[in-house]
Formats: sequence, C-alpha cells, structure tokens
Amino acid sequence: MLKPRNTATRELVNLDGLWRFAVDTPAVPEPWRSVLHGATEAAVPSSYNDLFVDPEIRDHVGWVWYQRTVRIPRGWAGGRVVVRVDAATHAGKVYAGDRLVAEHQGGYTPFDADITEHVVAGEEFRLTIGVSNELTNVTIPPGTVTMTQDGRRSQKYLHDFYNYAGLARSVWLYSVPETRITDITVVTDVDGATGTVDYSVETSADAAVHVRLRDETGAVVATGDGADGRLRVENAVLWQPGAAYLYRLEAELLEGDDLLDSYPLDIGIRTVKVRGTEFLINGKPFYFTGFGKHEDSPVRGKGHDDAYLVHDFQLLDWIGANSFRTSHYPYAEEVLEFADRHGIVVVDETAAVGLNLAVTGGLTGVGAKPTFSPETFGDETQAAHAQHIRELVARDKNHPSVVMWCLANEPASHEDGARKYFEPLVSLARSLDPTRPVTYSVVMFATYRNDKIADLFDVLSLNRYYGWYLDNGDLASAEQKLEAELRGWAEQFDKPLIMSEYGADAMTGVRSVWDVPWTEDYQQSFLAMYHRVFDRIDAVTGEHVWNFADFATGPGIHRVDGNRKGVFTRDRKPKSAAHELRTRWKRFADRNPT
Ligand code: E9O
Repeated sequence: MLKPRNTATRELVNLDGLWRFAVDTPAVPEPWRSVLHGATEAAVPSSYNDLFVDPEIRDHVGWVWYQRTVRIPRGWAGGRVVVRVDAATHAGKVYAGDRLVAEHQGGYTPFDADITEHVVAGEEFRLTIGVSNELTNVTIPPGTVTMTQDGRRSQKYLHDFYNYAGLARSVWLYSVPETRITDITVVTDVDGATGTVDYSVETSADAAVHVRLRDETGAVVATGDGADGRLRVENAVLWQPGAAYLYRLEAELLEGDDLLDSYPLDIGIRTVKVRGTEFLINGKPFYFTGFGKHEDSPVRGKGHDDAYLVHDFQLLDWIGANSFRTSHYPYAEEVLEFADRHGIVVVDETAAVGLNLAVTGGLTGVGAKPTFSPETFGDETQAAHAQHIRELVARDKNHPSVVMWCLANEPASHEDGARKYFEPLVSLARSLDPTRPVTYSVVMFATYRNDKIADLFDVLSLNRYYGWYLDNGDLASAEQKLEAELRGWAEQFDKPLIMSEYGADAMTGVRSVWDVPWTEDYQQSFLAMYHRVFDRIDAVTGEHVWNFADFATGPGIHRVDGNRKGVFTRDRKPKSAAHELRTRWKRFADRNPT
C-alpha cells in the first residue's frame, strides 16, 4: 500500500489540526448527517482519551465522532480524490457528507476512502470519521466488553498498556490520476559488489512502466522498462545498521510521451537471513541491542508526534541501541521511514497481543478456558489476525529497516490449540513475504519443554522476568533459572534466541544498597544479571529491554501511574539503568562493525 505523496501527478493536503468531536450518544442518532454541535474539539493526530478531563470521555466504550469541513482544491477535477486515514483505533467509518465511503477494522494500519463521486473540485464538504475503541474476542488485539454493576459498559483487555483510541495518526486528502500506480514491491539482493533490485509495479490499467534508480547524489544508476524487472547496481552502497543508505526508485506510468503517474520510493539494498543461531544482515552476524517500545506520551497517548520521534531516536543513539521492536502493534509509517533514514533496525510486530486467555484466567488456572477454541479465540479471531498480517506486510514490505515480522506477543503457545491457530498464519506471512524471517514473543508460561509452535518460526524471541514476576528480589535464584532455561532452548533449537523482553519496574529516586524491587538500583542490577547470562550463551543474538520508557496502563495493583519498566521515564529522563546499558552497548560497536 503506497503512502500518499506529493508527486508530479499527485497532490496531497494534510488534514491534521482541530476537529469537532463528540462521544456517540443515542440523543444524536446519525451524527454524520449534520454539523456536530457542542464546543468540544479534539486534536488530530492524538488519542482522545487524555485530552479531556471528563472521565465519561476517557472511559467511553464505543464510537466517537470526529468532523471537519474540507475544501477540495479547485484544480483537482478529473482525477480520483481519496481520504487516507493513517490509523483509526480500533475501527473506523468515514462519511463524505451523508455517505458512508469506507469502513475499516484494525487500529494500526491505514485505509482509504475514495470520495471522488461525492465531492466537487473547488467546493467544501463535511468529513466525518467515526472511531470505535471496542475490543472483543474477534478483534486484534482482543478484549471483552463487560457491564459494571451500575450498568456502565467497561472495556477489559488482555494487555497492560492503556487502550488509547481515536485518530492517533494523520488524516490526508489526496488526488491520484485515473490511470495510476497502485502498488510497488521491491526485493533487494547482493552479489559481490553488485546490488540487485527486483521491482514490481502494479497499475490500475495497462500503460507503459518506466523505472529509474537514483543514488543519494541524485545520479541515475539504473533504469528499467516494464511492470516487473531487475535493476543491477554496480558497486552498490548497502543499507546497513548504523549506516543507512537509500536509493530512490522513481516509477513512471507513460502513454507515449505523456506522464500519467509517477511515484518515488526510497529503498535500501540489503539482505537478511538466518543461519543456525546467527541473524545475518548483508551476510554479517547482527546482534540486536535496544528495546521494546510503545507509542506513548503524556496528553497525546498514542498520538504520533515528530518531536518525540526525533528525541526517542536521539536517546536510542545516546544509549547505543541499534534496534527496537514495535511492541505491540505496527507504529506510524513516519517511524519506519525515520528508521530507514537513520539505520535503526526494526522488528515489526502485529497488534496480536494478549492471545493468552488461560493465562489471565489466573495463575491458579481458576476460570481458565482453552485460549484457542471456538468460544475464546477461534476461526474468526484467526481470520482477523490473518487480515492484520496482510495489511501490515502490504504497508511495510519495502522498508529496509524492517528485518523481521513478529506475528504475536505472548500467545498461549504452550496450549494444544496453538499449533492449529498459528500454522496457517506463519505460512501466510511467509507467502506474503518470503524474504524476511518470522518470530513471535514467547510468554514465560511457554518453555522449551511445552511450547507447541517454536519450530514453525525462524527466530525465538523470549520475554523473561526471572527476578521480577518470579523470584522477585532474589537475583541469585533468578540468574540460575534464567541460565537453565536459555540453555534448554539453545540445546533444543538451532535458532537465534533474542531476549525480546526483560525488565524490572523502577521508580525514579527510590534507591537502595540492597536488592530492593522498585528501586533504580535493582533495575540496574537486574539488567546486569541478565547481561552476564547472555554473554555465557552463544545462541543469544540480541537483547531488547522492556521497556524504552514508562508508559500508561489500565489500573492495577502493580502499576504506579503506569508500567514503570522504562529505562527512561515517560518524559524521557534516564533512570540509572540507562547508564548500565550505555556502557555495555557502546562497547558492542565491535560486535556490530559497520
Ligand atoms: C508484555 C508487556 O506488554 N509482557 C509483560 C509486560 C509487563 O511488564 C507487559 O508490559 O508486565 C510481562 C508478562 C509476564 C508474564 C508473567 C509470567 C509469570 C511467571 C509465572
């Protein structure tokens, strides 16, 4: 799916700003039919929850409505006019005037509404977008809506991060020509000093395709004709972790000498491969250092913000991180483009977090049901998960920074139904993208002894909390157990092991000379202990601390205004553990030479 861009043949208007806003109420049955009344306005992009002081808005379960007036530029007669919603979390409906023009399920992938037939160039129209935050057993991620005793609807979910909702990313109005480029797929390879770029251009109708590849100086290094082809780049400069290099593929659609459409795509030439326990980028073993992150900041919630984007990447650089996981959902496309340009490696994760109902049924198992069964997560959940994987790969397939797909976080992979549920999803991901390895993040309940799906994946990503959820305050026992378990995985599978989560909550300013949980000192000692163990086990190919920064959660007796496992606070101040990581990861320059 192509991101809307300004090109010689396409125009783009950004619709971010303040929109009229209302929570759905039976008193206004079809709010898109008229101007939304009331004084409430919401910022786009932003989650709406923390913008307002009214708990009825923050805790609302169901639809909310965003509305604004939009003028179609006068010169847009003739082509198609489209509204792109980068994210409506978790479901969206778009109305042009009174007409429903698009519906979409899934809160972290974009969708389009073609409004050509409903608008007139030069004139205004009313754009209304409905957004629902409801999570059920057939949404990705899943959840349940329950009733409180006093009759309120309450959203429960199986992940700890707060269920922020709304238009958290940009909304665009754009024009495309009638005969146009609808998609581009690029696969790169390296053969000695030569880079190859296999491209495939999809179009809405038959027309001649011409492509041109430019290097960073703007010089044309290869050209091609036809909708599919291979470009060869002699002495290619590779995209490398820590040393990004992007070529620009310019695709053109022509009728004789007439330019019907053009679209530029920035690409990186690089390869990714798993060999035994090694993760190879451009044929060289790569060791991941970094974090599981969240899109999370005060006031905006999950709202995309370029200032946080720049600052977070500065902090990644400062601390010596070379990568992160988009836990637990696909991030804004701007984030991936930034990673492409700055040489940061990304593990791109779906929003399938919390497929572990039995786990949340209680540690004792009371109330637990089989997780993957018709009454919990059955065929419909799997179909939603499959659709989500399709949309994720369609959106992110061309990013050089994305080196692996993570298909789920902490599913109940130790239960019998897991294999039947995951086998088709892994095949689907492989068929959509045969070039990238696939992984999943393994919950602590699933071990090398009882896990049912590990052999299906290329890389095993483990989320482990010895010393926190188990053996809290006893790092000596935790160290033994962690090492024993990692050795178990390493003996059983000849695959790279990445510690995709390890971390301890810490409140800034709480200190101790002893191993006291919640202190900054304990968080630091906890991480140091994990690092000692990783360094003793060859199969460990990466370490992603949980989490980059403190983040908002729902209420919980082990949450103090959110999850405090951040190495940075929510406002991005380092805790003392940041220095442990910085010292270690800066030394790793020799493990990952560029
Ligand atoms: C998922 C992540 O989103 N993993 C959780 C993180 C946490 O801090 C959460 O923020 O809670 C940890 C899962 C721990 C599973 C409990 C295992 C208990 C061992 C028997």
